[in-house]
Amino acid sequence: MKRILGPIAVALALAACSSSSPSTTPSTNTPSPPPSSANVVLKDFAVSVDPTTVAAGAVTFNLTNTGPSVHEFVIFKTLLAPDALPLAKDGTGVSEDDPQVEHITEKEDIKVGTPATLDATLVAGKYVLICNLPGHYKAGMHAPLTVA
Ligand SMILES: [Cu+2]
Repeated sequence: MKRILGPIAVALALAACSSSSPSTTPSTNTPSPPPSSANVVLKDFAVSVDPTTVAAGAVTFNLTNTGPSVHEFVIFKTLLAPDALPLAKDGTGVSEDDPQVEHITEKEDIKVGTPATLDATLVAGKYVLICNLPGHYKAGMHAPLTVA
């Protein structure tokens, strides 16, 4: 058996090598780098972000609140699902001190019709964007963001 496995492994390795060697990499697949800014829309009660992937480094969030309520914008780095963040003891929002989430930065008091911006320096990973005003997170104000 062992005398057979050796040659087979070599043959497989050679096959894998030769099948990947036809150079398809140059121009057929040119992924443009992710952007360094994203547009975020906050409303009662949802958060949307476009695009959903941005480049690691300095990121600018352009924030628009379409209301009717005042909202805020909070960035957490976390591996948890957007709707599964740990809640504060009083249940009104996400526990920003919980070790399962890393509070990166936030912009408070974003008024309807008054665009705001938030600059953040983000390392690659998974993030969740929320509004943490009482009740707003549980009402649906959360969205995932990937930093690549
Ligand atoms: Cu809100």
